[in-house]
Amino acid sequence: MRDRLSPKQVARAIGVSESSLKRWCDRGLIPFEKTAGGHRRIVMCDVVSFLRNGGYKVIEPDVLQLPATTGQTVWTLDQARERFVDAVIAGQEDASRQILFDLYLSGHSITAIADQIVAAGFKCIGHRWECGSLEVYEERRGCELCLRVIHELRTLQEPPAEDAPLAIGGTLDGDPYTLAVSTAELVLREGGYRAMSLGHMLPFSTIHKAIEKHSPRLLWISISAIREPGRFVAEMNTLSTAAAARKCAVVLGGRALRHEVREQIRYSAYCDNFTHLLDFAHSLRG
Ligand code: B12
Repeated sequence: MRDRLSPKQVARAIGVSESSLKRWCDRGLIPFEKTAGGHRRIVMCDVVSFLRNGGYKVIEPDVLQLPATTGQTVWTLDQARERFVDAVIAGQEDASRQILFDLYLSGHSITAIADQIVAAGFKCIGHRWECGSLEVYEERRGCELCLRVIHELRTLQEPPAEDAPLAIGGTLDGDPYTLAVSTAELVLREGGYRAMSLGHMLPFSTIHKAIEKHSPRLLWISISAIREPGRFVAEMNTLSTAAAARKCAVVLGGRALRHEVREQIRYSAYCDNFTHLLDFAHSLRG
């Protein structure tokens, strides 16, 4: 994706005149920088914010180096979810990307996309696998392509401020589920955090080291599978105590965290979904 664009390029991409675009820049509707020669240049993430807030369609996505046909369809979340599930199952990466990008460019939040399209869509995919109407490879391929698209979606987000609070997260040893971790990263970036996923299958000891080294404000752990419940409880409590000593909030989520397990462990917040995560993250920032 381009880094900086001229008003002419942005105008062409959304089908308006260059003079309108320059006027919007001068009125402060679109932030811009000036080159040494005095030309206006617009940072790509400011173009994205402008599109999201103004409801503009993208007429020529290639000018913004967005995938072809991106930004031209306005979806309802229900329509988008149905189409997303079909595209993911069929291994159609371009179509899956287009749906998520379209939703984001038309102003839907990452959090809504995460809960209502990605999580809800994969729930449906899991159900179809359970019923035997889907091959294992179709589900796995879907996960792989969705992960790639989520990483691409990150490039459209405004980068967090340098002094934004740090959040780190991942899954624990024995937990191979990667989608929720990467999705939580985008949600926390949307909440104004410098969110950094450490990936999946992390031993407790390495998370301790990461907390000591980076002093994050928030640690998120996605728990979809627990290898040894007894050991999990003991290690989770040690980790939470260490995090609390460093004023780091521990946020947990995931299908394996049943009530009986939660009762035995310490944490700052348990969230059912990414909307709850965003709300907690906001409350932590005051
Ligand atoms: C993809 C997938 C896999 C993939 C994951 C690959 C990958 N790279 O991630 C792999 C291949 C590993 C896999 C394996 C298995 N899977 Co599986 N899998 C799924 C599937 C389809 C999607 C999970 C997913 O990533 N969803 C997307 C994320 C974004 O959503 P989510 O996890 O639902 O998260 C939500 C909340 O939990 C919460 N959340 C989650 N994490 C966090 C973290 C924080 C901080 C917060 C705030 C919130 C939060 O937010 C989301 C809500 O919006 C589910 C179906 C389903 N219903 O979820 C089955 C499912 C979980 N799997 C299932 C099964 C049976 C298995 C296997 C046993 C299959 C097998 N025989 O091998 C193995 C077990 C592996 C293990 N070690 O545990 C069953 C579990 C049934 C049960 N009773 O527990 C399910 C429900 C499918 C089904 N309908 O039967 N699976």
